[in-house]
Amino acid sequence: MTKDKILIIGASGQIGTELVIKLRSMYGNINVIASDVKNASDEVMKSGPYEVLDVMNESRLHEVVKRHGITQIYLLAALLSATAEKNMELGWALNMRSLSHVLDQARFGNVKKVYWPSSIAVFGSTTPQINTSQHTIMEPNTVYGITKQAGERWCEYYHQKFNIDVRSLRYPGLISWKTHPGGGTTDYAVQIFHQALKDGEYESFLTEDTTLPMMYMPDAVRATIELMEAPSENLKIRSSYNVAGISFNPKEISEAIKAYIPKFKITYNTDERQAIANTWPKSIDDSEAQKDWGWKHHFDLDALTKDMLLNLKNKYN
Ligand code: AKB
Repeated sequence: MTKDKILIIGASGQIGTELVIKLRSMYGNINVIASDVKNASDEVMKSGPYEVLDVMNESRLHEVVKRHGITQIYLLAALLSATAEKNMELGWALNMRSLSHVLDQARFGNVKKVYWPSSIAVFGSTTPQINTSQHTIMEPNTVYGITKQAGERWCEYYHQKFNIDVRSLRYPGLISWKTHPGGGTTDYAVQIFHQALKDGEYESFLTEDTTLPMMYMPDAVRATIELMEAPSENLKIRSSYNVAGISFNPKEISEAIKAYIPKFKITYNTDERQAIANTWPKSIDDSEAQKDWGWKHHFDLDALTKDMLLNLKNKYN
């Protein structure tokens, strides 16, 4: 049996940093090739192969895929919601072209499986916001959301027309301590922990009652791997699966932090990210993911708060 060779594109990012390490522990260090336009964490750089790769450069992508005999690609490079609003052209170009380059490695080459992340940003202001279902109105109001919706349609199209085994999750906001998120609307839920430990206070750019769906990174990594390991015939959705973790707002997370740091203070001063958050769901119905591949989140707000504070304290010390 030939061994899978996995390429992670975007290995220095919030998800890539943790997914590379997990996949190396499962598939063997030399079988998981990390890549990005910039160096990844020391842990990633030292534990296995690394390629400098700009996914916009299709011939370089093809060369890396061929040289390593890649059979699976995880495409994690993207411009997130807040950054894409500031640079529409780059947001559209990077998020769409990277996907088409990767899907074509599967269509015309030896890549057998592709993972591509979608987001709760595929939904928009006309979507019902409570317990948002898998199949509902999707009229995204952001550049990022439009790229995610278009990407979902491409994934399903490549699966139906070319039988490409492409799999995807609609991530909620992701909370992690190893790497900062970059340029998203849900970033406050990571920044708040750093500020709580450093300054004992945080100024939120979202109002106290802006509830959004969120997930702790260990759950997100597990969801990604469980989806990728699931038997292909079980997966009925080839656009992207809803996955739920927990939902909370800035006030609720600040209360959870106060249970460990009683003097912690939160203030509010909204910016342009509020308008983005207002168009997104407050909670997600992930019954299709539960039914098709057994998804269930583990971390609730208190468990993630405790774990974040513990790990960040160690990091700062
Ligand atoms: C963002 O805030 O842009 C991302 C996302 C929800 O996809 N974290």
